[in-house]
Amino acid sequence: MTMKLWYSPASPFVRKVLVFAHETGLADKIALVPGNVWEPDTKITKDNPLGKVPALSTPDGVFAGSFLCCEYLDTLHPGPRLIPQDGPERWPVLQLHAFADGMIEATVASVTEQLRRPKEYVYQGTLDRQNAKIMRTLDRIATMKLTQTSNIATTTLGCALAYLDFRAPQLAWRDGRGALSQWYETFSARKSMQATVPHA
Ligand SMILES: N[C@@H](CCC(=O)N[C@@H](CS)C(=O)NCC(=O)O)C(=O)O
Repeated sequence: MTMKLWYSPASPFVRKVLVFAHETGLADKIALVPGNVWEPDTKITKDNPLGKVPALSTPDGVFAGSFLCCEYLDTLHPGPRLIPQDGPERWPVLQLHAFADGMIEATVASVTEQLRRPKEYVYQGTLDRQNAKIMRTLDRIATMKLTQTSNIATTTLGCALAYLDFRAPQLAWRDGRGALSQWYETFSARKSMQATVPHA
């Protein structure tokens, strides 16, 4: 079975799905379809009316949004679920995922404000608000127990921190967060992360 992933090279949400696909051994079942979400008549809207990437076209339908793409992929491999369906790890994993995913969302909002609006309309208040969300969430994550186990939370966190390095290095997220920084050094060396390094 071949699936098609609407793809934009610098999107952290696309990378999240790709890392997940590598971790579950499904990467070679996915063909990447480049799409520019900023083109007014982008073809992505044929599959995803929201006009966003990622969207995964499969024999079972098109799935829009990174979490749903990962949920679907998680049903296709024989290994342990990366999105725990039950057991004590389910809620902590989903909570960490939500924080990491929310950091990506805040970073994307800030990048969009800076790169997609005429300079005179960039509102510093929006940038400050998004940065505050990111910094608070980093501080919260730094208090959480992190493992190198591959799951939806750790793969998303890896992508979130990589995206901060890529688009918001001025936030210096490592400062005062030695354990999180060490966690990332190890996690980002995984094949799945190395194979999906973003490009501008
Ligand atoms: N919640 C969605 C967010 C996806 C998203 O925001 N994608 C960005 C690229 S990183 C996009 O397509 N933006 C275009 C737009 O907002 O119109 C997910 O998890 O996939």
